[in-house]
Amino acid sequence: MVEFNRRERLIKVKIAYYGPAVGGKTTNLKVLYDRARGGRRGEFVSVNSVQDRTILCDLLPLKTGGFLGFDLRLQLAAVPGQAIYAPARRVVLRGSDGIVFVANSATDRWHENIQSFRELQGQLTAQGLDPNTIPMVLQYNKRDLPDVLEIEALERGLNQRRLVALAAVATRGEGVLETFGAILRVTMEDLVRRYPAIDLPPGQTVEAWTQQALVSMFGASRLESLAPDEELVALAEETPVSKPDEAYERLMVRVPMAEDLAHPGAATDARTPDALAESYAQASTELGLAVTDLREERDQARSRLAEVRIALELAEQKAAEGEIEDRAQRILTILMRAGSAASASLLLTTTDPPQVLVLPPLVTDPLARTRWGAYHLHELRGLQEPRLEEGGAMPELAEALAAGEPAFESVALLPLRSAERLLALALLYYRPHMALPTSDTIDHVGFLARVLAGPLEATAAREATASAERMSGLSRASASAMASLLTRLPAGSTRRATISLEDLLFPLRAPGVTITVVPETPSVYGDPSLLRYAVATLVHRAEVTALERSVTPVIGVYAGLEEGFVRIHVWLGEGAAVVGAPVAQAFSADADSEMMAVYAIMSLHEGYLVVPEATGSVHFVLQLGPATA
Ligand SMILES: Nc1nc2c(ncn2[C@@H]2O[C@H](COP(=O)(O)OP(=O)(O)OP(=O)(O)O)[C@@H](O)[C@H]2O)c(=O)[nH]1
Ligand SMILES: [Mg+2]
Repeated sequence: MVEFNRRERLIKVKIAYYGPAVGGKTTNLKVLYDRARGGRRGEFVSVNSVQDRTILCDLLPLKTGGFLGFDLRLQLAAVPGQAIYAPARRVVLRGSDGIVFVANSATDRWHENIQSFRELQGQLTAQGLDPNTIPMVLQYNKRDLPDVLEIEALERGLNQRRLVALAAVATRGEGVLETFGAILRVTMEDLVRRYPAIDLPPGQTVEAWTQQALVSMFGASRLESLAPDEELVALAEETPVSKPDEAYERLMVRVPMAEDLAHPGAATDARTPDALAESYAQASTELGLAVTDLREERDQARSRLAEVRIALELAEQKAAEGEIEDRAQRILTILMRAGSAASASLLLTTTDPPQVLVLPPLVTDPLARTRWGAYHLHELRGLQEPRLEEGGAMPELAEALAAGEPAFESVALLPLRSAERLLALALLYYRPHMALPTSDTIDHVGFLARVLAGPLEATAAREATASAERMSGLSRASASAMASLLTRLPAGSTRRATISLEDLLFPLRAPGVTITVVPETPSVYGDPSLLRYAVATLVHRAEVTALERSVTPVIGVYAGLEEGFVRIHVWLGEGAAVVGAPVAQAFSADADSEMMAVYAIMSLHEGYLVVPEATGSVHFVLQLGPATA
């Protein structure tokens, strides 16, 4: 019976492997376990006799992402085929959403196949399920044996319903994944039909979804070669883990006994051995499932610990070691992985106006580029606690996020705060139908964000000092005074040195300013601080223009050898919408003097300044001669 768990964002679907003893049910599950990707499979629990006959059940949990923000958890369970374990078969079959009937192709097993198939139909009916409609596929296994029944004979005997039937040699892995793919597909078709809550991404078919799910779980939709023979993990071999009381609570298994089910007043001898066996089987199966859940929690705790460790390492690195963008990118990468998001960006609120840094391959922030999104982010600047906003519950958000390429649907917002203020807001984006983080995960990434606020604070402080120095250097002499001074300087009276373009330009690096120097660009000869002042003036001019246009400045500085000259391009790129009110800032009265100063500096260096001709375009070019060796 399909199960929705909204808190853990899970849809649980159960698929039972049924069939006669020694038919190959356990082998099917073992092959699937061996071939599933590490992150997609849980622990394989198999309770066997010493002769390797299943005496209770085999359980294999598989996970795939999937529907409307929910993960899909598949619980594969194989029944014990031997006749005496009928009570355990009843238990394992209970609540199945789909069934694989594994038949033994050996000629001398014909009757066991028929008997098992009839028993299955009887049990389904007894459990209130219709054997003629429940999703089912047939597997004719052991096709490699010398004496096997013809497929047609098996079909006549077992396949009145004209179900999908697949030939298999499970020990070699042949037909195993195909069988699983077939049952997954028919089960999902049934669930999509019956439950409106289970829905595929728009435009996707169940068939396409199944292929994609198989690839995500196994890296392929069919298996190539023989399965390696690995040990199964038995329940008894597990090392005991110390569990908090809460875990004991979760492990409590309550099994209805025969007397609970019997009519009031019925004699207690209703406890037949069969009913007792069934109760024990059920208790054990539930314990098996509980162990699987506990293991999953343990694995998750381990990976969270590892993430905290990485975050702390970054927090302990000296601030001087990374530029702010570099740090922000590392912080974002950690948060994106921990939150299993598709993309991430960071809204830096330490700068005025706030800047948006995106993690490649994103080029702009999906929210900040829309009017509603920019305003929404502005509102969120007081956010104290991490929060998940789902497109499904917020139409404006859904609309803003669906507009971009790629389209997203939901966003997790994580404040990075120091003691006094919000330093940044990390934004984790989720695509439509991706599994969304649970509230536990949000708490965890929220905690990581708090740890990571430390390094951001330190870096931001350092950047602020550096840019303040830059600004005070500029304002010491007003631009007009500087321009008039420069125009009156005789040529050759300035300090001269050979300077590489890297040394000249890299000190101008700042958030939003990307500096590229083509390798092997020749050095120039001149006054380094005057030349740097000229470039900084052009960058500043581009910044002011961006603010006038209410976009976050995205400025490129590019230097390279062109037509025998060293050219430095400074231009304003496409910026994201600025968060907050547009800044109406006209060019300062000094603006033209600033440009005059740049002209003057260039003429002192026998160079040129090219200003944009088209109104609206911001692209300056400084041209200098290469230094002669
Ligand atoms: N030759 C051959 N042997 C197979 C094949 N599949 C499984 N076997 C073998 O058959 C034996 C029984 O396989 P299991 O997978 O344990 O069978 P089961 O259906 O789980 O049996 P029960 O647990 O008793 O119900 C094992 O020795 C397998 O190695 C096959 O395709 N060909
Ligand atoms: Mg078995």
